[in-house]
Amino acid sequence: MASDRPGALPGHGPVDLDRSSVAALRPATVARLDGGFWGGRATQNSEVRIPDGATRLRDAGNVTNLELAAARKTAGYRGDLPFLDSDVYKWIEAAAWDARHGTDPAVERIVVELVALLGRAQEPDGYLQSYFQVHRPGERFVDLQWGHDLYCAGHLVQAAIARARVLGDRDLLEVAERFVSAIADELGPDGRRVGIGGHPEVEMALVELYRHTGNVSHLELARVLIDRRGHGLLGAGRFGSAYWQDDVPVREAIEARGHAVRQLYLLCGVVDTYLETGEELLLDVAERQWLDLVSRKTYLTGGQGARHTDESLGDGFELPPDRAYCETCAAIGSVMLSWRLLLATGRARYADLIERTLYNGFLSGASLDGEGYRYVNPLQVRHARAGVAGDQGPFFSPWFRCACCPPNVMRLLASLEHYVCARRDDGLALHQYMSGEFGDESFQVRVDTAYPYSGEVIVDVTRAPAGEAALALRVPGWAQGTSASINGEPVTERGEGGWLLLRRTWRVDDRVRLELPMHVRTTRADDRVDAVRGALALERGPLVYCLEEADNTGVSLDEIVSVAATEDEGHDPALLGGVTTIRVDVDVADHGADHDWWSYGAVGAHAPIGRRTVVAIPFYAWGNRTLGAMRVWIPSPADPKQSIAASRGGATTTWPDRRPTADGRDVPRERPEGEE
Ligand code: FUB
Ligand code: ZN
Repeated sequence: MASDRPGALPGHGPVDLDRSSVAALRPATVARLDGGFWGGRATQNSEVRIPDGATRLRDAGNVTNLELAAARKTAGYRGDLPFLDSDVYKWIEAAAWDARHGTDPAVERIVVELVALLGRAQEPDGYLQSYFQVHRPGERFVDLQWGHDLYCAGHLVQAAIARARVLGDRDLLEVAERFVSAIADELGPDGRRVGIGGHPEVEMALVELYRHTGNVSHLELARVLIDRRGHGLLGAGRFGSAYWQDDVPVREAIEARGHAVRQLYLLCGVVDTYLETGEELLLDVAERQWLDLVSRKTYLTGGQGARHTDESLGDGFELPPDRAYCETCAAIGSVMLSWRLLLATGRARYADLIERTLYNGFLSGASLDGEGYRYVNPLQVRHARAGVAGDQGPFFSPWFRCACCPPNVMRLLASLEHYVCARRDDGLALHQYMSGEFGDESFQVRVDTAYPYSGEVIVDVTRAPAGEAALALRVPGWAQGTSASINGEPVTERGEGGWLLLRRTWRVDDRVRLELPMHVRTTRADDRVDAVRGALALERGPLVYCLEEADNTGVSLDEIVSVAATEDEGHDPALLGGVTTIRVDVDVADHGADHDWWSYGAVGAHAPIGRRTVVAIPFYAWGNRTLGAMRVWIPSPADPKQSIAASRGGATTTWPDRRPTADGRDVPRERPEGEE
């Protein structure tokens, strides 16, 4: 198949585990998305999002702030947030990963100017944060709760590593290392003070800096910051010390809590530290907290964060669809965390969550035209609420006052190819199904697929290792009934622990064909999720579906009372960039004028009900036409096993289909009696 992206040189992405002695998997060093669902989005990221980001950063004042710092001015700071520099760093990081496929001269010119500007803005002792240099001089490292000094440093380090890995550029790395050394002087093991930052992020960046440079003091600084967290150093602040995970020592914390992005970024640093030190307790707490997240605090879309007030995860099973926060950055943090856990353990469940989050809770944060972003990603919107724009509204905006999400989307899309395939000691593990080329210097495969709409994945061996090697293919938790063949011969191996492990002497042009069953699934939430009890959702492959007003004018989505039947409607290449729709027969109440008076009535009384047909589209695609209502969860109090499966032969599933056992193995969920 012809490729639409120029080739990339082999090299490391955001995580390099070559030094780790405990990693179960290591990211592929050959990784290139091209064609297919994600290749198109990577190209759009390159051609639309990243160039547009440069303009937005200038218009929003982020660049001006750095210019003011470089001129040693102490007035005129644009915006009111202390972490505006971090948006610049995330954008530089995105541009660097994207440059694996060839630099865009216009973008590279802006980056080079920014790198020079950062060098000029940096204080002689290495400190660099325009907010404290321009707006609150004399207060650096003072407001560790909200100041984001360490958070900004973390993003600077990650941007610098990306440029060094892709372009061999050392200039930004030197700026970053100088800032890190200012942090070490202040807060390091032998620093002037004992403190931590209110927003974790620098920890994972420091571990990566150690991986990149071999300088063990960076790893030591990361470990010290982790050791200190959980002892109340930050105080209670506005939301209590759990908000910044400073209430329980990291090694004792088994509950995921507080601000969602802070929690997720912290755990990334914890797993990274495990991967380099081998301290098993760190992995253990990270896995326990991940389980707490997934079993009680994650939306069907993979979104995390139920509360608006403090952007926090909320209590277990507190998962309201309409008030869901589900910040796009939290989805990104979740993907980053699950990736690290996958690499640390090799457990397929982490790849399952990466997939769920990428296709749903993450992608809903990025508009189809490449020009808009969502900050919050609710699962239900009742009406257009055209007045609610910006970061708290459910509709796309080109940028926000607090624009953490847009450049975060850009950097994940630009580095996504690294999240597809991993190296095992004895071969490769393909854990996401995206078209492109993946592997290492001895074993490479070319993947072609129309996933997530088709379940057929073709894997062609393009470089074969000498002797026997393993090719592990992930079987998603929802994909019961998966089959595979090699060169047309059905494989006899059975999937185990979420992987189909094919061990052979491979030859170039060997072809593996994987068939994942794609049919409409109806899904219920745990009964304890009160907000959606008695409702069901539709899924197909890795996609969560929703009803959107734009496809269903004339039906009030609020008035649906039950689902009668579902049917896969096939693929419509002209709709929303190409989507498979689901036809849903529903019963709809006609409340007439009842809602003028009182929302409650006697048991048994109900409005007249009529049968209607509505159309469901993938959740990631909603909100790209006229603004209107949307819902993922559809009221349907009847038992779905009878009302859906019996009528059209669909299957019912819940998630996770794969349950981890006490000894850490993944086992398939047992089917409830009567389920087909
Ligand atoms: O504090 C920096 C970023 O801004 C957080 O990660 C987001 O939640 C937003 O509050
Ligand atoms: Zn964000």
